[in-house]
Amino acid sequence: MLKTIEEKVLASERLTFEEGLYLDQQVDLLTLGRLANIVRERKHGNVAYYNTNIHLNPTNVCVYRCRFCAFRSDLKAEKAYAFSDDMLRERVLEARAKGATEIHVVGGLHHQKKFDWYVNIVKVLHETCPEIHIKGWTAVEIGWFSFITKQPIKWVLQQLIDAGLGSMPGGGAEIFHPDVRSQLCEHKADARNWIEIHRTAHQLGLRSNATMLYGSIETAEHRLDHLTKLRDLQDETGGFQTFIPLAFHPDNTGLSHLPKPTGQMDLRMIALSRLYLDNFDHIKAYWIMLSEKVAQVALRFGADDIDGTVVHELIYHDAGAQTPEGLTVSQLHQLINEAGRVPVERDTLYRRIVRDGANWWVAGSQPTSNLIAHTSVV
Ligand code: V47
Ligand code: SF4
Repeated sequence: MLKTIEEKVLASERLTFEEGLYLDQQVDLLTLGRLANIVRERKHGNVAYYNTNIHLNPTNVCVYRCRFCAFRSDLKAEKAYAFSDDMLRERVLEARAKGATEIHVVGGLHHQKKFDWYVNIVKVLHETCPEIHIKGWTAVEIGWFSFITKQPIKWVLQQLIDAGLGSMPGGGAEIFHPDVRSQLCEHKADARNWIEIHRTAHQLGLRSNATMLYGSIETAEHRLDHLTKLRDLQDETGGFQTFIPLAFHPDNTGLSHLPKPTGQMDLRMIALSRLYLDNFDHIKAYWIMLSEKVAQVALRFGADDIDGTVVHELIYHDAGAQTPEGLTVSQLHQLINEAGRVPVERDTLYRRIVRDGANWWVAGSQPTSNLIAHTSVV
């Protein structure tokens, strides 16, 4: 089977479910990496993308109790918090001061907050710094908004777009298969809902990302089922930008007895997804979750993107991540250069960013006025 797979990879042909399973289960790491690197270099040459971004988790209060989540809080717990408008302004102004082009916004589903509270978050961020792209709210959150407003997904998304939402992150996908999903997060948006929400977002012109939480209780069959569902939706809409395999972090979770996936598994998931998701442009090695070292190696095992400067990461640090909460642009450059790749700064939509001192703009749009040249404090 390996010979057939190798021929298909060289001929840019799509792999079947069984071939994906074989890669996941039977093929040694270096062969997997070598094949994935062929696809990665065919799509992106020697370039490795990063972005200048900042994270914002407006609340950790959540009505759900996903077993893998260390971030969530009960309403009355000491660690519970919710951002005020002033705190939102402060965070997005910090993003501007750091030269960020993107703010990544996800959080819990607060028992007492109405949909207006979430719309207002987007509004405040957008009105304060309209040049910063808001990548916000996972499909799980969108599903919750639809539930509390009793309005269709399309209506919910349109309100958020009107308030300034630019795109959607890929979280909340976990593992689609009901046998696993019922054990990890039985109450939240199921596979059908998650997919329908991204389909609707794509129809409205929003781009989005996709993820898969690996290394907890799933099997290879569950992983391939998940990847196949994503590949099918991408065939239909073309709206996904990047796929991010997310490594399970057990500390402080309901699954803390499980081991963390090994570096070997991390690299295998990057390579497998690069080979199987032939219709995804980008595979992201999220350095916060993988560690800087594994992310560097991943750039030779199928990944072409390492996410960004991040700053203020909570979800993985609450679950035991040992990485810094953020990296500077020069640290990201060093990380990528050391891996033998060429760092290219992108915005959320993978357009190249040009910087001149404290100004930045999207390549191809000349900085003739303050409307397109944005100032940062570096
Ligand atoms: O939805 C939560 C996962 C997601 C744990 O789209 C966990 O660019 C592992 O989706 N171990 C949020 N995973 C993060 C996310 C993301 C991150 C970076 C970039 C993008 C993007 C998206 O993290 C959650 C859940 O699937 N998660 N807890 C844990 N203990
Ligand atoms: Fe809530 Fe998200 Fe954590 Fe699940 S993963 S408990 S939905 S914050």
